[in-house]
Amino acid sequence: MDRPPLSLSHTALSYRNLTHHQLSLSPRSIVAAIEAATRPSGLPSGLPSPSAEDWSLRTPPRDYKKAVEKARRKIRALISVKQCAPLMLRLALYTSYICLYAQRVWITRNYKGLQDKIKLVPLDFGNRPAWYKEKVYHENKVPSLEHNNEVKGESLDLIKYIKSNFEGPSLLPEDPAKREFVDELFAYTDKFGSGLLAAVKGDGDAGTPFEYLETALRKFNDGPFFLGREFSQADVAYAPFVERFQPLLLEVNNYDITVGRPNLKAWIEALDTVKAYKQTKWDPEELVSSSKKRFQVIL
Ligand SMILES: N[C@@H](CCC(=O)N[C@@H](CS)C(=O)NCC(=O)O)C(=O)O
Repeated sequence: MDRPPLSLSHTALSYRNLTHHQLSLSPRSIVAAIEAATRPSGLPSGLPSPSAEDWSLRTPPRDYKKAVEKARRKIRALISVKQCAPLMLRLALYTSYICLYAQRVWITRNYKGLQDKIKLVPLDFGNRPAWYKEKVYHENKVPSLEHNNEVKGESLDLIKYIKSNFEGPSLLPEDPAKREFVDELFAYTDKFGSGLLAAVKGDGDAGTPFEYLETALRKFNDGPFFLGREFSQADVAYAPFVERFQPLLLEVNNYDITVGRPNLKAWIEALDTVKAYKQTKWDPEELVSSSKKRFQVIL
């Protein structure tokens, strides 16, 4: 039976840490998780995702407790009658839709088809709730992923973690030369980001980071992505940066990053054919206005 691995000890079925649990799991999501684990594959879930209100409940109402009790009985019955494997319910990606680092992990989760398994818990970035720092991720940053009773952060690590710990299409080919190249590209991301930030603030030249991408995109030239035909972790790492800085540089510096860079232009166009990425994209105008505030760009 292809059930996910499971631990009952750390689910919403325990009241020991109820505040935290109720923030991350609504009764409805528990039932949805049970259904997902027992539903024959291919059938859609009849239940919607938990609403924003579900996440923000702080006091357990009586019907919440009742629903949890019911879910508990249902899980016990399913485990004994159907002999299904225990079900891991604590699987959440804490995110902020505007955050480019979180977007990397969101794309990875979509690409691997884990939408039903890894639930998004969106946080208001400017107003993160106290429980997030206290109970979930002490670094108080997004993204973070809660899985198997542990919370992990750092977007590039999370891309690798999801790749290694979940099913779904791989974002990393076996070819050692390609793997080495992905490592190289990962290692450059910080320098790339700081170079772009300096450029929008007028302290640097945006050409250098984008020349790096243009050259990198030439290495495997049987397709538009960094590794050629296949979309990979390397594309995931850079796409959210370029999505933000392309319109920002155009508006703030009047600088078109695609001029004289045909590979970069083709890459940006190709990204739009990747559904897992497209689902995470923002309206460019909104991105420019929020990035200007965030990066404190003064025109
Ligand atoms: N290196 C981290 C960076 C994460 C990060 O800086 N996230 C921002 C939001 S885009 C954040 O949570 N900042 C909160 C803070 O620094 O207090 C990663 O790659 O995940």
